[in-house]
Amino acid sequence: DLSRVSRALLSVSDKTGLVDFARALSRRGIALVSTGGTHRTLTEAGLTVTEVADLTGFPEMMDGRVKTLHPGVHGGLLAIRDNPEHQAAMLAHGIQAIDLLVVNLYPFETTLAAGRPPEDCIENIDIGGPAMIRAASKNHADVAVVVDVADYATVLADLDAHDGAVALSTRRRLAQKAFARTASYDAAIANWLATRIEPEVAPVFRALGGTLAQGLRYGENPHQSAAFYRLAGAARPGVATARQLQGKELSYNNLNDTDAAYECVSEFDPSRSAAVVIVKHANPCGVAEGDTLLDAYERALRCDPVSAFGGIVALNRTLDAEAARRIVEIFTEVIIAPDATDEARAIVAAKKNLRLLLAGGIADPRAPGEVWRTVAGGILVQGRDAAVVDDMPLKVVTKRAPSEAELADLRFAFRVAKHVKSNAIVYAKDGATVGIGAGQMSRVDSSRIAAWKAAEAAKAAGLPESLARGAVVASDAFFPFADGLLAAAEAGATAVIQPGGSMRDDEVVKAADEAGLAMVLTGHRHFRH
Ligand code: 93A
Repeated sequence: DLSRVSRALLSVSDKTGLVDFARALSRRGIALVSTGGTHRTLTEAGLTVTEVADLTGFPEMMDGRVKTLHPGVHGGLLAIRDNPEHQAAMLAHGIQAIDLLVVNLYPFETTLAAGRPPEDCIENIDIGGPAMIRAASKNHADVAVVVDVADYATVLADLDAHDGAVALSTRRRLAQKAFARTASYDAAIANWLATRIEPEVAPVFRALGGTLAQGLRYGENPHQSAAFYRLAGAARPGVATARQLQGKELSYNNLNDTDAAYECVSEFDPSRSAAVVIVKHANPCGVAEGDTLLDAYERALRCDPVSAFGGIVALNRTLDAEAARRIVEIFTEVIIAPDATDEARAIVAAKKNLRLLLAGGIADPRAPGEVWRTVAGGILVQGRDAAVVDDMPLKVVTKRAPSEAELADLRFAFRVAKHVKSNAIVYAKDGATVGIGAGQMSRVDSSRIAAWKAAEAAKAAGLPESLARGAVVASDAFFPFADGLLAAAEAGATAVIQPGGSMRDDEVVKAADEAGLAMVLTGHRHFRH
């Protein structure tokens, strides 16, 4: 069972150790054959190598999809050496025996892990490689197969120990390893494809005229399947209309957060001001208006620079170079804007993983629409919250009326509060949030958190006084008790905006008057759960 290795076929994507190994084979009198890239590497290193095209009589074609899939290769791997009919077939068709196969596969797993788009993953599914590996492994009675760079040394040692042959025990071990490799390779592909199958909800969305926009690797958690559907006639500029210019594939959470960010920034009319929203976990952690996007971004960031790390940045105007330059300084998952200048695109392009989405326009905050949410066994449907604070007649209920500057900030804060999970408390000053309390079960807890965040933001900025001092505060729903309002007064707020309508409104107004606060009621609530 010990016949000398006289010809080796090398076809490897990972070229680590390749040249040294091939040179060692060549020195032992073994003829080398290889595919395009491998051939190039070896000839550049000064080795004499036959191209696989010379064996097949065909050039590599279709972007390399077809290079070794030919009897000239597979006959050489599969022929049983002491079978006269096989020998005759080789002779008749000019097929040369291949005694050693060295293959490592297209890097499907690492391409997937790098979050590259589906087309790249598909292109990295190796067909010819596994076919050769399986052929050689099946015929391990005559052929040795190496699928792991770590085995190069083993094979050389074996060749030296057995006068230029590889022992059967080694060939058997290598064949077992080779089949294990193609099995795990195929399993990785099958697992990935499983994540791209439309989940069970698909028929519902299809019935509604929805189309699959994107299969998602998983949902909110890795064990949940997920997909993104675009609804027919959904022309609202946002995540479903956006064009992704670059970066990894968006995840379920990315899409959800990007939607939250873009819906919030769409509250700000781009003809009136530049606005920036930074979102983390579907809540804004910084919102600001400014003369320029850069100015707005700086001030949005100041509100909570810690949470902004790894956040989503939404802008209401065409992304320009100066804003882009500043945004890319901080680790950001997604940028979404109506458009971007060429210069801004080039700046973002330097950050390969950062996704840039261009929504093609800004959504109308007043537009009607529907919002759905599933409950166990059903779907809840409601009209979207199209109420805009500018349209609400504000009622001053305190002795002191807000100043013009306070009024502008009150409107700003209430506009933002609409997009913060309830209970929402938002401190704002000079068209920027300075403290946000979100998602607490008790309003007074949200008030305390917002005030604490404002104090933290001041610390981060090296300022002696909490950013809540002299700011205004918005509450998405009425204060059921005076405690939440008193927490705001204590933190240094000077004016309050809230819907009103509590049984204890009188108590709350009295507390505001005693603290010298100005308070306005909107008559509209902005719950968001
Ligand atoms: O696209 S393929 O599936 N078609 C083939 O016929 C084929 N033959 C070898 N990929 C194929 N290969 C793979 O090419 C090998 O498994 C190896 O990973 C890679 C080496 O290509 P190159 O030598 O051009 O760098």
